[in-house]
Amino acid sequence: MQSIATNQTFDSTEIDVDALTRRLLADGYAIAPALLDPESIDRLCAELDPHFRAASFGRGMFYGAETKRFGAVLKRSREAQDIVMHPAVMRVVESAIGAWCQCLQLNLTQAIEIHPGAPVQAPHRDQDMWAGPKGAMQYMVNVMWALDDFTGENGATRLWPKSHIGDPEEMLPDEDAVSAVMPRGSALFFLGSTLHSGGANRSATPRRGLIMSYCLGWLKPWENQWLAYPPHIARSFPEELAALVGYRQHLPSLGNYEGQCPSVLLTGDQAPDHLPFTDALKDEQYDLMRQYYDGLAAREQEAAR
Ligand SMILES: O=C(O)CCC(=O)C(=O)O
Ligand SMILES: [Fe+2]
Repeated sequence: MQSIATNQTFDSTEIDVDALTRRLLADGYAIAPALLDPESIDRLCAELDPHFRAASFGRGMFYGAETKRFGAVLKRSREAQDIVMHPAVMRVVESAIGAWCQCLQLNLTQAIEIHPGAPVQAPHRDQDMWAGPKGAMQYMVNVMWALDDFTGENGATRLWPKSHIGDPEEMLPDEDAVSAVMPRGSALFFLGSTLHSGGANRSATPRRGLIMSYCLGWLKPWENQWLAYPPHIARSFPEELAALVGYRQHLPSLGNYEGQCPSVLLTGDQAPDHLPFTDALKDEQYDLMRQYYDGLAAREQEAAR
């Protein structure tokens, strides 16, 4: 298996958002090498370490019996709360898929530790979790953060370049896959439509990675964000982060609580009751209603003459 030719030169602290987005949309994936500064990746790994130790191995052919996983990462790591909002990452995701929704949401966070001896994961497209038509739009972007150096031997994520184009069901030969070889602290971006899988770990040590995935705000997220971060936990989040995990309405009014923005649950002593249902519509919906009422008024005036 060949590895990705990394002529992808991005500065370690800042990335060229436009170039990375172009590459993501052209190839189905793109790597920002060593995007996290060393202190940040160290803090993240230290906070996640006890959880990796405590996590259970998976069950079933997809999750794999030699692979440990855990979710709800934002309640386990303060550093992850900053990383999930990484401004350059958010700009890439927004430019790649933002046009298909009014606001984005977090689809999942998932820490994945592939142990020595684990076989390759079966190739799949993450977008197949949703039943909508495929090909007309992009539903999600995954960001896989390398918590260890990802190598061809230790289970670096495998990707099939350009597999996001063409037949969305097509399976491709293993020989065509590339391994996302990248140093610890790098970010691998890939689309929900890109065929990919975890690699086999033929090394002597586990491979740790952290997926943060973002999807269109009108989809059902893979990980139930309101249960992962119920109001008593989301209260401690910065407002923007609370919004990203679902304490915000996707216009018009999608995800409301009692006809209001669900962020009403993040303040005060108890859940408010009998609140006024309050419009949260798109501009074009207000325009249509205005036109309707203007027309109605005009006809009434006409009739009164
Ligand atoms: O661990 C990896 O590299 C990828 C895992 C993956 O694609 C998945 O579990 O959906
Ligand atoms: Fe996947």
